Order: sequence, then structure tokens, then C-alpha cells
Amino acid sequence: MTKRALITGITGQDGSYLAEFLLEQGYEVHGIVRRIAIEDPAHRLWRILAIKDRLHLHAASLESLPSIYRVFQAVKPDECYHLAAQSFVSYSFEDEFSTLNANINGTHYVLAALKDCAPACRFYFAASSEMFGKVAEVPQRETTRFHPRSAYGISKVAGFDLTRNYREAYGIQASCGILYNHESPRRGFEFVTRKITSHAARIKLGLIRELKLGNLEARRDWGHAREYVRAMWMMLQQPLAEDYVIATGEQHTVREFAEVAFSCVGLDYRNYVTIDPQLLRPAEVETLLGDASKAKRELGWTSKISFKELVAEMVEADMKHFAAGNEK
Ligand code: F7E
Repeated sequence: MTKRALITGITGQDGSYLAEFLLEQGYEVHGIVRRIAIEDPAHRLWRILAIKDRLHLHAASLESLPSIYRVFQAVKPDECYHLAAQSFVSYSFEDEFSTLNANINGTHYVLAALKDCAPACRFYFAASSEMFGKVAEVPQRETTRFHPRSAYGISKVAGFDLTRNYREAYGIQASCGILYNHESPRRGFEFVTRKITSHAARIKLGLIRELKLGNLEARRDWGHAREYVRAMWMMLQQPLAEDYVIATGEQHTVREFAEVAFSCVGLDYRNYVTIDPQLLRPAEVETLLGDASKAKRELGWTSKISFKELVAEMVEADMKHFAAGNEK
């Protein structure tokens, strides 16, 4: 029988890659989108435009429990991937309240609807390395203590705890993927990787002259989103629900990312990058490095795309994007 998957956040970077992957696996793929996205597909659905006709999109809001209930009742999914969130850490300092409301309540509503309308549905929660924040050990693994440093990180810890509690209290087969930063040409322009690759491309094309960044010394474990969505699916194929760290096990600074990205277009980042103190965060996560050995052991998952390949793919895509006259 054809399996049915429901994805929240299907229009985002991860949602779009996951939808493609699940279609390839023969799934019937459903997605929750805002009504406005259906009315304005060119702007809001660009990541899934190529596969849109093969998807079942449902207008609902993560702020409305009844709307989520209706989708669960109509779809009765076998697997639910809850990816929707306010995911920009920096913005979570500007508006803690909307970040906490959207991310915590949104997760709670999805879990509550799943429990009542499709209790056998397997559940994936997009947890985050931001939960480790001020890291208690290096590298971090599933047992590392959480110390979030932003409303975003706090909301993910709450989502993690909600998910675990639905597993323990109600027997929902629910897993959390503790994903480290994962990037691609589909990344939003506000995140540092895409900001760097899009600026490098536009500087090379003579469209702009400089790039303003915040903390160049922050260290991240950056992987490719296309590989990370496969890990989400693998988690839900396990007989028992568990939580997994998904990471490359390799760390680079923001400065190194800029150095490699600019060198892809034959430029030296030092001639173009300036520091803007306004871009520093009130509390920074200085260093993140994941140990994904549990995922390797139990899921057979490892990251294969190298840091340089990732950066090069993003820069190349941005060169094409801006050379074709596209705006952001
Ligand atoms: O920042 C530094 C910044 O915004 C990375 C999200 O997907 O991954 C992501 O969160 C680092 C930080 O991602 C700029 O201070 C310097 O140290 O690309 P980012 P993030 O905050 O690590 C985790 C795993 C998630 O779960 C999140 O949803 O880069 N940085 N200068 C800058 N960051 C930005 N955005 N812009 C700058 O100009």
C-alpha cells in the first residue's frame, strides 16, 4: 500500500528536499502551507514549484489547532515530518514571543492532532544543535546536556521535551533529529552561508561591492540539506523511536566559509568583508561540533558531501541565479 507522509514546512529548504525524496520512494506526499502561499505560488512555493503538481497541499496554520486537526483527519498520514518553525536564530532575539509561540505551540498542536486523529502515525521532530548552545562538551552527542542561548534554542528544547513526552506518555512513535547546520542553494538569504555565497556571486558580477558580517570566529558543523533529509526518513523506518545527532563531525569558522566561497569566484574575501557590530548576537553560540556515530551505527547514515563541495555548489548556483538577472 502507498504510504502517506505529511510535511509541515514543506515550502522550506528541508521540506522541499524531503518532499522530493519521499516522492522518489513512492510516497503520497501531503504538505501544510499557509493560505497565502497557495494564492501566491510563484513567490512562496518556489522551492517546490517543479513538484507541486505531484503534491497534496493543505491550507492550514500552525497557530490554529482546529486547522491542524482538520488536516490530520483528512490525510490520516503514516508518517509526519514536523519541520515548520521560525528558524532564524537572530530574529528570535528581536521577537522572542512570536518565536516561542509559533515553535512551541505549533509543535504541541501537531502532536495533539496526531495523537487524536492518527495515533499510529510516526512522528519526526526537527530538533536542533542550537539546543546545546553553550556547549557542555565537544563534540556533542545525544546525551550532552542542553544549554540553549536564544528563544529559538529554548523553543527547540521545549519541542524536544514535548516529543519525548508524547512518546513516553502516549506511546507515539516519535523521534527527534538533532540536526546541525545544513545548507544548500535553497537556503534562505538571511542565514550566514547563503548570505556569503549570494554576496560573493553579486560582487563577482559587479552588482554590489561589500559584505557586512557579524562574528567571523563562530564555528559550525555545516552539512548538506539534501543528505540530512534522508536521515529524517531513516529515523522513522526504525522499529523503535530514538533521537539522533545528525552532523558531519567537521567544524569550520564563518571566516573559513567566506574564504572558500570568495575563492570559488577567484576573489579574496579580505578585500570585501567588513564587520558590522550590529550583526553580533546578544548571546552567541560560539562552537558546535556533532558526533553522529549513533546515526552511523543504527541508521547507517553518514554525510558524504564535503565542506568544499557544499560551498562550491552554493556559489555556483548563486552565480547562475544572479547572472540571470534575478533579485534575491
Ligand atoms: O548563523 C554567525 C552567527 O544564522 C551561523 C538555523 O538553521 O542552524 C541555523 O542557526 C553563525 C552564527 O545559523 C552573520 O552569529 C556572522 O554564529 O547561519 P546562521 P545558526 O544561527 O547557526 C541551526 C542548527 C538551526 O537550527 C537554525 O534554525 O554565523 N554570523 N555573521 C552570521 N549569521 C548571520 N545569519 N548573518 C551574519 O551576517
